[in-house]
Amino acid sequence: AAPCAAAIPRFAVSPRFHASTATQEKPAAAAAVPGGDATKLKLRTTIRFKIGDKVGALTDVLRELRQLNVDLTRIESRPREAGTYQFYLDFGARDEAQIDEICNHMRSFTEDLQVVSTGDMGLVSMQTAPWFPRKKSDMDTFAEKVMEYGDELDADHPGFTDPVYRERRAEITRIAKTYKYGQELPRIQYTAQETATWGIVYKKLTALYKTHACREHQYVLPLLEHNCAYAPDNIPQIEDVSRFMKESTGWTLRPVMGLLSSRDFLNALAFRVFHSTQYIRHHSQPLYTPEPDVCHELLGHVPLYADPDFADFSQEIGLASLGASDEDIEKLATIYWFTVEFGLCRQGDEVRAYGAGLLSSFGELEYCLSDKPQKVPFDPKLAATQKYPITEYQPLYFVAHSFKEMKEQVRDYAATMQRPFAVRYNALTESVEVLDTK
Ligand code: HBI
Ligand code: NLE
Ligand code: FE
Repeated sequence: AAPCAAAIPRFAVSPRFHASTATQEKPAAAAAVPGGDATKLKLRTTIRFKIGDKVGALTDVLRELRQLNVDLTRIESRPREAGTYQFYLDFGARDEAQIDEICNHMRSFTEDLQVVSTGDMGLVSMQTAPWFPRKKSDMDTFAEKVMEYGDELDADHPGFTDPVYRERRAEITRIAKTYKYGQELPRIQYTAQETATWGIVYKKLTALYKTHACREHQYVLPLLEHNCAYAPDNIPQIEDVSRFMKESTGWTLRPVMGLLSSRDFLNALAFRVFHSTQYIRHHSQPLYTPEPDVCHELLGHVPLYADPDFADFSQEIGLASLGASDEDIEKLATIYWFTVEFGLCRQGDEVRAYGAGLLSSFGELEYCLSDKPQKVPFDPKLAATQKYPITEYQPLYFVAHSFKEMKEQVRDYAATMQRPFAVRYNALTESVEVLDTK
């Protein structure tokens, strides 16, 4: 392998990346607009508007912007309902008055124009932004940083007091600790007792899915039974499951020893990588555990990651988390909690569960659709700061309309977060590109 490694610069950084880091010290505005009065531009503004679909519609908008002398730094379009396009546009402005002037003028020939965010340009430079992984192998550094048994877990958790169980978990997590990107995922020989615990969970849950799980989950589970040996008497191996996910949506699994920090865990989602535990819950309490375990990952998370819209939605949270401030990480983690972990969604006349924490707990799955908990429509801004307990059933759930709409909502929310750069995932190189003139 040595000559090959020398010949192929596997970890070389692209020229674009060098260029982009070289400009990091300067405020983005200074380099952004050739010919414009760039040095005087202080406010970075993102606006959003719709225009009807007709030939030349965008040209008309651009001509007006030219007349107003607007320095554009980004323009992005997204098809919306039939015949309408939504545009996102970033520009630099001198002050609030100029932003108002531009928006007021543009309202006369666009629909539904809103200011998504304004902020100081170059206030936080790339250099002061927290570190984040740029390529998949960067995640090899996460393994050292797990918190053994989530810090906030109650000491009466059965796993704490059973030495045989603790030793078995230590054995399984030692294997995850040395895993490196690119290797085959470790296969675990599960004991009869572990398989029996899985069997109880599996049978109880599958009986409830017909009436309680969202249709995406119901669609994928039989495929997993057929392709990945999901069965009441067999705990599937994450290597087989990860291959299936890769073919469906490009997501893959990585083994993990236990809870990662929110930042590390969310950052991995940007690469379509999901960290999966391989140990199983304690046999004395099969129907609810506050921690992730192999039942939670394989029955709760995996089926949804085979759905294309959910797959996109989840990556959206991950991309927003790259280099985000600690406060924004906290908010994104909370949005993750109320969607990926404990989300409900409307399907026809019914409400169904799509959150993995619900789909892996017989107890909470039954409870969440009863009339005991409170249910409110999903709104990322509200969900971001909502308080929640982690070791008991949730008192409040957010109900989404569809994964597609959730994806847009979270994108819009992410656009309001202050970050002096944009990121884009390159699926061919499996790496993140940083665009520093947002
Ligand atoms: N770590 N391994 C692992 N699995 C999770 O589901 C997980 C995590 N760390 C944090 C976390 N979940 C969430 O509570 C959010 O903070 C993202
Ligand atoms: N409560 C879930 C279960 O029992 O499967 C696990 C939630 C992990 C966040
Ligand atoms: Fe989870």
